[in-house]
Amino acid sequence: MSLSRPLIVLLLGTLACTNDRDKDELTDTDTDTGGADSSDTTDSADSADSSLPGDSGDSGAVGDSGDSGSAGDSGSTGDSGDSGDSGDSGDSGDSGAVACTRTVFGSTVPTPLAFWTMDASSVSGTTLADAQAAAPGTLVGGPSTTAGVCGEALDLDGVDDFVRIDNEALFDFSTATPFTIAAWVKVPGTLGPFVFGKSDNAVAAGGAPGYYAGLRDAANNHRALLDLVNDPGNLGRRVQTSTGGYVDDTWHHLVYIYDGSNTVAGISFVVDGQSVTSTTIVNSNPGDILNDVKPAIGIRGTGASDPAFRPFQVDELGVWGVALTVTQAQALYAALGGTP
Ligand SMILES: [Ca+2]
Ligand SMILES: [Ca+2]
Ligand SMILES: [Ca+2]
Repeated sequence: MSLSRPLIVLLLGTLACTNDRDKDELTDTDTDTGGADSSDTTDSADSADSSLPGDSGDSGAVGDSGDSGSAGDSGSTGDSGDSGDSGDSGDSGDSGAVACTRTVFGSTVPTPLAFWTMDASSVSGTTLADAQAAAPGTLVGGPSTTAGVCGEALDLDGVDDFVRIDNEALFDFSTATPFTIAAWVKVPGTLGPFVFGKSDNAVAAGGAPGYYAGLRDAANNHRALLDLVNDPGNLGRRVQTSTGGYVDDTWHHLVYIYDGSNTVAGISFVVDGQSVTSTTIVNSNPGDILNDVKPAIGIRGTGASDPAFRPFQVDELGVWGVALTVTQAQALYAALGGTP
């Protein structure tokens, strides 16, 4: 499917940071024992960490080079009104375009805490605007925009790219707090990315309280995973979808839902507009998952020594402070170009 474009808002962000973290829950074969698991063989990118702030790839990566997709304009042969090119605005003429709208928010879908369209028009320098104007992101490592499902998506290179969200307090969800994370993702290769994470390993014993949503690796059938984690002692509510295959270089709409019940049954998934069954990996009370770590898009969290950079594209990422119902998740999917 492809594009059409709505509107957005702008804001700012700031600095960069590097990390401490070790293991890779997305590639663990199963329960991980809270220990080392330093065997993140895939993460050769770690050495690039020091280059996070000023990656030369930054420039130009983000500018909206401008509506080049509106090829249809030239059709107005001899039209004296050409100067206006009023047809541009919607770009709806793109072949196969699916209408994307965000007007569902506040009506059929609750209003998100933050929503990053990833459209080129939402990027200014290294700032990624939040359409809710509450939590702008900072592009780190030079991610670029590319064709997405709705307008543009953000393309993360798997080397050092991620988005840091400085307003961490907005995403301070406890085990008693319902929340939802939803995004379109398109993942090439074999590695499962962290889509949105707020965790680190600043706490001794190799882990920290927090949560993250992502996709697992090939050995785990590229299932979707939501983890409320408190690593010392391997405590957590860690649940994955029963079916997988979501790393296949095509767009999938992932909705990770937690109802605030502090149970594994309280974690659920809606993928591509369909409710899917889930499987429990770890079921122990994490107690406290609150932290002061800045969340990130594309890595497990900004406090991680092993951020687990993965190449993928992400579009229309929203975070809610409520648990979306299946019906609401389906409405979101449809509003963002999915085919019900
Ligand atoms: Ca980069
Ligand atoms: Ca977009
Ligand atoms: Ca906090």
